[in-house]
Amino acid sequence: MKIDLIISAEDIKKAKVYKKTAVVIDMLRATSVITTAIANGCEKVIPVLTIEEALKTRKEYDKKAILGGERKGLKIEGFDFSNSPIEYSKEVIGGKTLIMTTTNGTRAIRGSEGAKDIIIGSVLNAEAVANRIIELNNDVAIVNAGTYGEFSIDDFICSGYIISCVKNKMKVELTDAAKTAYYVYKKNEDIESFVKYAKHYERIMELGLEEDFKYCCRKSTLKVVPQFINGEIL
Ligand code: 3SL
Ligand code: MG
Repeated sequence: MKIDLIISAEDIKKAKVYKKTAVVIDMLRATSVITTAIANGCEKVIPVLTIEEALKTRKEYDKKAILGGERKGLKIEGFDFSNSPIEYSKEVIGGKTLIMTTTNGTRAIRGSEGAKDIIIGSVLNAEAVANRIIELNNDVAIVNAGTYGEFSIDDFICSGYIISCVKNKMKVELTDAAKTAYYVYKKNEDIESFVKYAKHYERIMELGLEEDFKYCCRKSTLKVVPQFINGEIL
């Protein structure tokens, strides 16, 4: 099995994900939201690219669906929830459909279409994601959402953590990008401390989201591996 890494949603090329297992990561915060929502009984998440598409999807598809997401890290006007994973408790999301749009995360998920399987990764479910990668037994493209089209330390270190979980269980071939993520993680296994170097960390702190930040850095506390199939994450 070969593992490659794509550094941002902007850098996804169809040929790089084609026929592979794509693992999409936006640990701050979209894929942490999706993982939490599914773990808390959310029936499905529909990731969309624009606010208009989100409103239209709710109108045409499920009037009871919850609208969630962000622009510039803030809740979108008229939406039910923001992009804070701790908002998506069992009480609010259990049995519901979540229609979601975020700046980088949902773009990375949709951009990975063409992969054989698309799974959602975060620090929260890293061990479970590693097990699923091994089960699927295909080459892997770890797709970092990145921040505004650029490389982001948070997603990179999360990728290194997932790679490390896979490497603990089987022999894998890593591209240079994947190898770098792995070694950066091995030298910095305290993810919470290392992510503080990320530019996006500054934004998260500016918004007073320290609790979100700490939550998103919790290692392998959730067992679910959300999968994106035909426009829906189940
Ligand atoms: O871009 C995204 O998808 C978000 O996760 C960014 S934020 O953490 O909500 O600002
Ligand atoms: Mg992010």
